[in-house]
Amino acid sequence: MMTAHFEEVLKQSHLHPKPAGLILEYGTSGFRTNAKQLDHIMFRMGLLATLRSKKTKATIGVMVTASHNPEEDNGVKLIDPMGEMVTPAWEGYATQLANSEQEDLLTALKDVTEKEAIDMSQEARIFVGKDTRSSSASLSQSVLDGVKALDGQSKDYGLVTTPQLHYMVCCQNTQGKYGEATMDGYYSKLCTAFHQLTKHASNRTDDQKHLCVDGANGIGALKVQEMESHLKKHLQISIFNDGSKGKLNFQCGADFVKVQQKPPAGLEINPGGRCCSFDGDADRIVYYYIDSQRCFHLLDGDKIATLICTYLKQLINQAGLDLKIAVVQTAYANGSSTRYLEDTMKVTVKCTKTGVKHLHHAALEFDIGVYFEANGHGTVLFSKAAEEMIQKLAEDSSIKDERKKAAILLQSTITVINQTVGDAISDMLLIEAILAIKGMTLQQWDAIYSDLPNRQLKVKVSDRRVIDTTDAERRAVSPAGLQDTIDTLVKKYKQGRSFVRPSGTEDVVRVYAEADTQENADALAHEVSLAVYRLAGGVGDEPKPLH
Ligand code: NG1
Ligand code: ZN
Repeated sequence: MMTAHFEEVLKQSHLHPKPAGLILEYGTSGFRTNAKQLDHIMFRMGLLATLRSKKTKATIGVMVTASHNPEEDNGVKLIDPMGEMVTPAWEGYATQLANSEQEDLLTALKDVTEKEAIDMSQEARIFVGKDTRSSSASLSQSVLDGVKALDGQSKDYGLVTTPQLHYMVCCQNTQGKYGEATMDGYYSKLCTAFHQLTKHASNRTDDQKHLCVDGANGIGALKVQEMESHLKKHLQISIFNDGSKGKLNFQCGADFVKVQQKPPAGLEINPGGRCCSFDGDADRIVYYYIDSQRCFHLLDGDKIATLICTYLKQLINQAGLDLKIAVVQTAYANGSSTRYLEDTMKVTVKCTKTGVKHLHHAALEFDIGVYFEANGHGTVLFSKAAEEMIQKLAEDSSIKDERKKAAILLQSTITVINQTVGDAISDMLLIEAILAIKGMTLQQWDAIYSDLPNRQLKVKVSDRRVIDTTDAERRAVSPAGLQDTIDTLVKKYKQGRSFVRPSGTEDVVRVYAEADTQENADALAHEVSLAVYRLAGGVGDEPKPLH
């Protein structure tokens, strides 16, 4: 089956050679490493996306970004027809293709086409997007080269946020039912819904309309600026870290704010003012404020999930709809959030492994599945049946008042949400709308429950795969003795909880700990880090205490 296509691939692949011996894995968020090592990966992902498109007979997306990671890094992720992540089997093909030495590439490609019985004469269509990293332009060109080498059609969306590209793919494959696959289509869908929602908020003052956004010096800043004309002053955004001078994700952005538990550099923060940070590709968002004592308060993914869940539950009740709402979290969710959701709100909480594909998948099981990682990546999924019930009720002329209003609000809520993936812009509009409708301040939102003090650390080890976990990554089964040590340490601290897992995106082991006080959370995190260092082959200096 050495067709003309494959000859072209062979020719082109020499322009994107693989450094011999380099091994990379398609991890939780695709390939991610220093940009210098990625050219061949991009070309090959262009090839693989084309095969995936032929197989699914649908448009496939390829996004070039390394999200919250440093500017020097880059990465690539494939997007399946409905805007979701590719299936595990294709993640496996991605790894195989990426690691084939130059002379084995055609065999690896042939292997995929045979295993998947791909009809090579089938047309293929690929949407490509990129973030603002300096390496992204040439890397996304390599993706386009890969698509062309297999005779696929491509559409280059250029600079877009990751969730915008997911949206485009979904729009294209639903023949416009999800929205129009253009930037204008995206902004008008979301902003129209936002206006519909905020119409129901009485007497919003200019203060309440004002929001400070930290764009992480990345694509999100550009896109918020682009959206401004659509918002028509219903939301007044001051953008900081817009990329005009600062470095991407450096001392700013959602990951920095969440992990460091402090405001980003480059943002003027006034007591009580609403602030939020996006990450480098705008699929994560966290909120925060400083109080009159200039004390910092973070509203992370768990607080966001709780706010959205409270709002939706109330509307469902008002609308008199019998719909089951659940929240999906990971082990990183603050223990207080889980307790509040289960004990006070009486909603089902499900814990999955880290990585949005796991959360997304679990959320699909419910009528309404709210999923958020503590780091601020998340969205809400409505089942088709739930959407239809809401739609029917909103259009039912026989119902009135409260019920009618709730149904209409629910309908606009569905529209403002990007259901394909976590989306900082869409989440921001949803949160702003909820706060406006409820007439709620960040302080009031923050007071729903109090976070347990917590700490996240990283430990370098020679091979992080020696750590194997179970129970949604909450327990380590190897190396021997590690979990027992963690259990003993946890018992020493009031409200202690800790777990370790190998990162899927960085060459480190992550340690998470929470306890009754910040000192205790820090001490527990440190002690567990030491245990990882000693029992799992730590490299470099031994972890030092935080205080
Ligand atoms: P890893 O590096 O596997 O911990 C991080 C985040 C994930 C997810 C991915 C993808 C934490 C603790 N981990 O994964 O939740 O967002 O990046 O970007 O926040
Ligand atoms: Zn991201």
